[in-house]
Amino acid sequence: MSESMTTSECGQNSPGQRTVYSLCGMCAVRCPLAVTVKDGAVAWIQGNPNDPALGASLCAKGGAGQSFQQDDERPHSPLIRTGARGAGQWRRASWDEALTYIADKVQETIAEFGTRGIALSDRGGPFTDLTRTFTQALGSPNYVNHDASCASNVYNAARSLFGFPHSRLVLDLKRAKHLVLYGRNIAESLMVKEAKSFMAAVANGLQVTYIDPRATITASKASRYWQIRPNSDYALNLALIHEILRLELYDKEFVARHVTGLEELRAAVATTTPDWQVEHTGISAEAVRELVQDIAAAAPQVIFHPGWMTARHKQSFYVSRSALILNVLMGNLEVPGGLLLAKTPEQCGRASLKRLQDRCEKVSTPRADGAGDVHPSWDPAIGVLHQLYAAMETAQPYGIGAYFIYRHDPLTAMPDAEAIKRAFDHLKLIVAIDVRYSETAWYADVILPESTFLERANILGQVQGAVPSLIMRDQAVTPRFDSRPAWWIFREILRRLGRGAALDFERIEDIWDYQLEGVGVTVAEMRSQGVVTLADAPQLTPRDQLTFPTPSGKIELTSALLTQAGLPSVPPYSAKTAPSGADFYLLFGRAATLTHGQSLNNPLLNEIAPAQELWIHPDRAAALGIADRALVEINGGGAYSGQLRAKVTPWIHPETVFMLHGYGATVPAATRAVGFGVADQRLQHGKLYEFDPAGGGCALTETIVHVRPVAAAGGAA
Ligand SMILES: Nc1nc2c(c(=O)[nH]1)N[C@H]1C(S)=C(S)[C@@H](COP(=O)(O)OP(=O)(O)OC[C@H]3O[C@@H](n4cnc5c(=O)[nH]c(N)nc54)[C@H](O)[C@@H]3O)O[C@H]1N2
Ligand SMILES: Nc1nc2c(c(=O)[nH]1)N[C@H]1C(S)=C(S)[C@@H](COP(=O)(O)OP(=O)(O)OC[C@H]3O[C@@H](n4cnc5c(=O)[nH]c(N)nc54)[C@H](O)[C@@H]3O)O[C@H]1N2
Ligand code: SF4
Ligand SMILES: [Mo]
Repeated sequence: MSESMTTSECGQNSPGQRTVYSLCGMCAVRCPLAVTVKDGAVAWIQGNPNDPALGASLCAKGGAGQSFQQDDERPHSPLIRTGARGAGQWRRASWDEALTYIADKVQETIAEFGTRGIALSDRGGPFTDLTRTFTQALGSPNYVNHDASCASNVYNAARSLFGFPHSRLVLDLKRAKHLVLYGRNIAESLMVKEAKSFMAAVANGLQVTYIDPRATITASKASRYWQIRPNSDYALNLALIHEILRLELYDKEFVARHVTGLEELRAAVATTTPDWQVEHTGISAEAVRELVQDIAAAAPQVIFHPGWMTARHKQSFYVSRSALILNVLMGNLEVPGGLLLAKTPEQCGRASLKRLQDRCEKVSTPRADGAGDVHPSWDPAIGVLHQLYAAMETAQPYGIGAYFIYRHDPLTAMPDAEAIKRAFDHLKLIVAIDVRYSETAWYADVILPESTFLERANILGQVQGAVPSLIMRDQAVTPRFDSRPAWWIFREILRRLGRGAALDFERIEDIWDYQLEGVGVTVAEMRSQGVVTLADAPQLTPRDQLTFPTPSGKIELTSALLTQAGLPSVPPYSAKTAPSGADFYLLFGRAATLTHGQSLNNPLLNEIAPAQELWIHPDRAAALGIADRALVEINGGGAYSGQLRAKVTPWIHPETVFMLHGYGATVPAATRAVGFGVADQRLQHGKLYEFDPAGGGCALTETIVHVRPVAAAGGAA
């Protein structure tokens, strides 16, 4: 991350030069940007200094934004498929032709399946009012975000406990004394603001316990590192809870006032002692007892991060849930140095952005994925993507005919591309709205090129935080190709279907004016700052006034929602078997300079992309005859396999191998990425419909792969 010039040093006032406030689009974190535009071209990109937590900092990917905008290897106009799906045969089309083609297929879908036969998935975040409005205006309940393979277990675990998702919990790292991370690789899997406050806090003495089968860069910043057995964190947490309750180290006043189900929790952890967990996690009982003493000494300035990558197996909902319970026992909610509750503008005496969704009728049809209905513990606000795919495949509970995919690449983001394609083959229409040739776009019927983030404006976004804020992405430069912004694309489709009322705005400024009605902020103010905060400083709710939107109004250790779903609130730990011989769990993660599958074709990021290596423990490597740097073959039990170099290291647990995600692209038009490395998601063979029943999240980290050395001739380093 680079600190750089202030906006005025950018030369805002020089002739031919201006600053446009935008949001980085190189990953879904969307850091605020100040873009210097000179003579109609992007001259400089940096963080927006009006966001004090970010300052001018960006990560390497953000810094490569200009290179992305300048890259020709992206769709230049709408494209309509002419050959078989995925064959890569396209004809260029005008916008009118492509949109009319789409509208006709949607009409066919409605005739056969009704409006509920239309679905849309996207990448979540602060702009989903647009995609939700589009789906709702079409009369469909089937808006789904990407979370089934990201955070849905964490999200729904928080919902089962507090009544709200984990995104309402703000980690007050700067004032915390002890942070416990379960594979949350803050230093590499970046959110720039969080990484900056983490580094500042570590420099100020924050104690960090980092738990991961693999030692990451974040582990190198920690005061304690545990190489835990993969997928076993729940056993550790049950032992921590056992010990905290046994020693009465929890915040009794907070728990008595705000929590239900303590006695049920006590019963559930009666036998999960530090000694009990040793065989499951590989962590010594003494070490667990030591951590309990450390956190008790630091409480309530202790934070247990509910994780992301811990939340990727069939019991991972309960990893997150138990980590959140540990926070509750520490009594760290609404305490400086603990978990602050994000405030709505209304809680700060202000108004929220006016919703576009309120311009169309509510849809009461049940969702195809069963979220919130057949599955009460899955929040219908985000849905569960693989169950939408199951509906495509089985036409149960009803058939799906048309699928819009916006800013989302499920063939990279979800396991087992071949299984997904089988589900897609039941569709009449697949529309991908993307800025690149993604794996999914290449398999679509129509590709609609959105203008890149530097070439377009978005609807305004509202960001939750200790202080709520509004964010703007304004257009910095003119699009280089025949692309359009999303708001225009969705409006035009709706208009062609006679459903245009909800998005009947001529210009983005008209949408902004509508959104800002009653907020007390003008478009001019948004334009002059990019980020507008809606309160001066975080206001903590007095602890005796805390209420929670659960059925009981309290934090539910025994959850009414889970009970309704027929699921336990604190189930016993299900023991994991240790893979042996040539078998390993496959773990995966990120490089600091790459975003999922979308960066490897970026001219600059491709140049600095790290080699994709297979981390493997020396004992297991020796048994298989694999030397450091030797070429190995990895296979997930399906038709797909790949070869990469071994990184033989004790910093990975013997039961697992690890590789970076985002490699192994297949789209020939992305010439820098195609064939570069191995696709972990394609090794996750047979995993599309394996998930945690409580949270809906995919069981990605239960994938078993087989590893073998490649014969010496091909394997010479
Ligand atoms: N095997 C495996 N699977 C995983 C993961 C893993 O590590 N391993 N990670 C998981 C996680 S945490 C997540 S969040 C998901 C991420 O999965 P996705 O959300 O699919 O990934 P992204 O890379 O954010 O981008 C999705 C698509 O958005 C496009 N895009 C980028 N900017 C724009 C834009 O401005 N407009 C439009 N219209 N499109 C744009 C990109 O080109 C890309 O095709 O994958 C999950 N799946
Ligand atoms: N550079 C970069 N930054 C990103 C992204 C990106 O694509 N690139 N994506 C963003 C997104 S969408 C997300 S969701 C976040 C993800 O953020 P993280 O979840 O922090 O990131 P990952 O690198 O996917 O995984 C972190 C670690 O989880 C460990 N792990 C796997 N299984 C277990 C287990 O059973 N227990 C424990 N304790 N650890 C385990 C892995 O070994 C890995 O080191 O990153 C965000 N930031
Ligand atoms: S984390 Fe990096 S790539 Fe993502 S939005 Fe921020 S600067 Fe851009
Ligand atoms: Mo994610």
